[in-house]
Formats: sequence, C-alpha cells, structure tokens
Amino acid sequence: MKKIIALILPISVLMIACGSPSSDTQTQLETAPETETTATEENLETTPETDITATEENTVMVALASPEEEIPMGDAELIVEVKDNTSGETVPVENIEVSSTMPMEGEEPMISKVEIEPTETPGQFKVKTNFGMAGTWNLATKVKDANYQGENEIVVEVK
Ligand SMILES: [Cu+2]
Repeated sequence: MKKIIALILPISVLMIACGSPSSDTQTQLETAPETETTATEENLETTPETDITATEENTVMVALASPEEEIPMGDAELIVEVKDNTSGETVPVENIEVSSTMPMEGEEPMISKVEIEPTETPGQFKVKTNFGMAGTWNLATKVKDANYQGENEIVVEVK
C-alpha cells in the first residue's frame, strides 16, 4: 500500500505526446475505411489468436471511473480503474503511475502534481491532482506490476 507522487519532466511528456501515430495513419490511408468492417466471424475463423498486438495477453489499460459528470477547474479527485483490454474486467494491479499535463500551444506543457492512493477496491486508485486551467488535460498512465503491463492516456476536458 504505497503512496506515490509522480512527476514527469516536460521532455518525456512531449515524447509521449508526439509518439508514433504516423505509421498507423499511413496504413489506414492505404486501405479504404469501408473495408475495415469485415465480418469479425471471418477473422475468428482464420486467426485463432487475436492479431491486435503480440503482447496482448497481460495488457491492461487505465480508465476513468469517476467523476462521470463535468470536471471543474481546480483541485480534483478522480477514481481510475485498471481493466483487462480483452475482457474489460477490473485487474487488481499493484500500482500505477499517472502524470497530469496540459499541452500548451508554443509553450511547455503545464504539469500538475499527482497523488495516487489505492482504494478499497483492488484495481481502483484515487488520483488527486489540480487542473489549473480549463481545457484539455492528459493523464498519462502506466501500470506498475510484475504481471501486467499497460500504458495509455486519459483525456480530460476541464470546464
Ligand atoms: Cu494551460
């Protein structure tokens, strides 16, 4: 039951933000969007294993569980939940890391302190941060667990 304060430097945030979506976009452009709606039955017959990624097995993601309503500027307490990518079930991982940043045009991103606490529900964590400005905030999350891996971004619209 550890309490972690995660702070990530602007540089690493930029690297995450400017990651590698370009190759995906290219492949999608080559194949017409309509052809992507091929029957899933057919895919299951031909490929017994899911062909999404090779490391699909223990891959989880962090999702925002609450609040479901609008998030106002200022101090915020969010609940996030770690979920299995395939089944959607809650996965009781040991810990997670979260960084809270707001991309700013022509400037360094704004960075907020983040405090993470486990909740009574395994796989759920309380995330305390401060949204100092209205707009789009990115919560970059990473699962810290010997058996599970996952890294994703939760986008929050602060009013
Ligand atoms: Cu800002």
